[in-house]
Amino acid sequence: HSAEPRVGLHDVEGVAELVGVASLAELWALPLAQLRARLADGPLGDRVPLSEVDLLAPVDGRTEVWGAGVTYESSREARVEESEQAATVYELVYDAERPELFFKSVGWRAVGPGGRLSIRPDSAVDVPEPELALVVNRLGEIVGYTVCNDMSSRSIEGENPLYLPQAKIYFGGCGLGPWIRPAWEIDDPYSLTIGMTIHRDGSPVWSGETSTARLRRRLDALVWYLMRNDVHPDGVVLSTGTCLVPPSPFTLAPGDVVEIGIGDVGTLRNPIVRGNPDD
Ligand code: DO4
Ligand code: MG
Repeated sequence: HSAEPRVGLHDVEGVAELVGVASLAELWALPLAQLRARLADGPLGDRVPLSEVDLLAPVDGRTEVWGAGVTYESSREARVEESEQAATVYELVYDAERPELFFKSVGWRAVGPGGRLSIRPDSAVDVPEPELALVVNRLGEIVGYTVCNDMSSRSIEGENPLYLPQAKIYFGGCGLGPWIRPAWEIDDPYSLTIGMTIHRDGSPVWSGETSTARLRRRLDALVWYLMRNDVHPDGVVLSTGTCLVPPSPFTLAPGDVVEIGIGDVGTLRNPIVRGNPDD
């Protein structure tokens, strides 16, 4: 174990430090082909077993995390149901050419695998949102995939869509990890299984499974809108929207453990608390 965060490479033989790479942003400055060569060529430090490594959220502190919304029919239906007065807002955006994109978190506030995610104390109905997240370099190329838990307050968002930032942006509201799977190792990002299980008192209390085949948008179109007239010099993470919403009256409770698995990308597990996750 080392106190200093390091950038490492994980393969069948274990985890090795990428020598000479001080931050992920250095990798996200490279065009995709050069990134691939850099990871293939090393140099690498000594391998250690994964069990000896503390995984952090795979994002640099100042890199932004964004979210896309209402990209699956299941998300559209859930939002229409929870907000009677604003239902058309969600119906319109589902069919519109321009997607819903929203700022979710700065990298330093994202929580990694095993870290505590939080329910806001001023919220009555809360759900995890299991999402495929894109890791995008500064040139706007998709260089990898990770798992995002876009924690959301359904009661706050349902009261008024203008409350969306409060429903979604708070300390303990964004889970990322367990690592980044390089884009070239994923054959088809449109056929990945997404599964989520919520454990309570040691037993599953809700679980569901679906596929990115049901995504209504093209991934590169989401990235195109995100990069349009904007710059992300340290790269950016774009979560592509939820496809599983535990139906009402389900709500998360402190002590729950949320497990999200996406195809060959990885599995992200986080315990849930209410309020400040550092307390
Ligand atoms: O429209 C609100 C947010 C939608 C969202 O986060 C999702 O569909 O995943
Ligand atoms: Mg979401």
